[in-house]
Amino acid sequence: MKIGIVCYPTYGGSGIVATELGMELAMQGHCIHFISSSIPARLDVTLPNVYFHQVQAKNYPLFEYIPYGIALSTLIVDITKRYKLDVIHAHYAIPHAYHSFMAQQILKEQGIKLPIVTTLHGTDITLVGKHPTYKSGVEFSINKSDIVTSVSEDLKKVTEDTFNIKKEIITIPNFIDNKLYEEETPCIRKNFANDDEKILIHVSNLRPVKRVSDVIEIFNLVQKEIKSKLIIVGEGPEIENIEYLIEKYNLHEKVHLLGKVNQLQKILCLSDVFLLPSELESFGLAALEAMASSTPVITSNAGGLAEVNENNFSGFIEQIGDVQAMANRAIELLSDENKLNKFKQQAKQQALKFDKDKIIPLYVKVYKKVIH
Ligand code: GMT
Repeated sequence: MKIGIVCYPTYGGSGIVATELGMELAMQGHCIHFISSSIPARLDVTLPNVYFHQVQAKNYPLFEYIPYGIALSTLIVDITKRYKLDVIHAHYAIPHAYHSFMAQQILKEQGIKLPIVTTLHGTDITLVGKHPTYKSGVEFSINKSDIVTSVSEDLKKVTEDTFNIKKEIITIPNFIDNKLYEEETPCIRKNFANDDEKILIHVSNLRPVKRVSDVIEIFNLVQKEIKSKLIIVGEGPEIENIEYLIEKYNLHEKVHLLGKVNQLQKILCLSDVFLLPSELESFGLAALEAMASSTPVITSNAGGLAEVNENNFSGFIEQIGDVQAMANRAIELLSDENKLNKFKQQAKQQALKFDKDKIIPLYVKVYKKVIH
């Protein structure tokens, strides 16, 4: 198949899922055309069957805002005609599904059929999509997509409760390449902690919905009981709050702020517990990446997290904001070596349920259905 993938190039979960999906399909022999504003963060353009097309929105002194959407629709039209695309897969409804529909209509005028698959990722519904500024447009683009998928049952339900949805939404959970996290990686633990210390980790785009302040609060409670270090991976607007709390609790010697990290498995493999206390989380890809590295996760009960993290098996789930309960769970795991090892194995077992070999065929089925 010849598949166009429209996605964000940044480190957000939707762009990562789109990129990993496209690269995997390319390795299976499909021709994959990525359409984005710049090269997606994890995209390996040296792979066979992978093409990248940059949306180049032109500015003009009259414009207050650059008309990115017209440039995107036009590029989808051009790429579809040039490479004879069979289907376009829009990741994140805003504005990708909306402008894919416009491209579809332009092509229809020219007698060319381009089916649209839209994947809803989370904040395109829960935070941004339901805002009155975007709501009608998002509802329209969901209803006009030929097939709509959601990354969790919870997100599907929220979408149906929030909008007037006239079509079935298919849940296809996010996936992981487990083998990648099993390969021998140089885990240089001594760079981060002494032998008698445990390592807690948090990975995100450090946005307010991630409640990164809670991560510091949890760690502050844990480090009073357990010799430990905290690693924070990612960049984002909450960094100032994090630095304020590190100062407040005098944790400079115990918290490593790493910024963006490309080969995450090199850091995850040396971690003992992963913290994800989010306010909103449609799936929690970062938790799945941690579990694939045999790291148990302590998460909030937000959104679809309970579909990813099995409570008392791959980790623990506590109420959003209950930092004391999350700290207690971390101490429970980190103070009992047998229990920690059992949960590490169980976390890996849980990650195997979301292996790419189980999930990617579900997308292939969707493409085949929509094309034929
Ligand atoms: O807000 C983010 O964390 C980024 C966002 C995105 O779309 O780029 O992530 C969402 O999509 C991920 C991949 O499907 C999910 O794993 C995240 O749970 C989801 N984030 C939220 O719902 C807040």
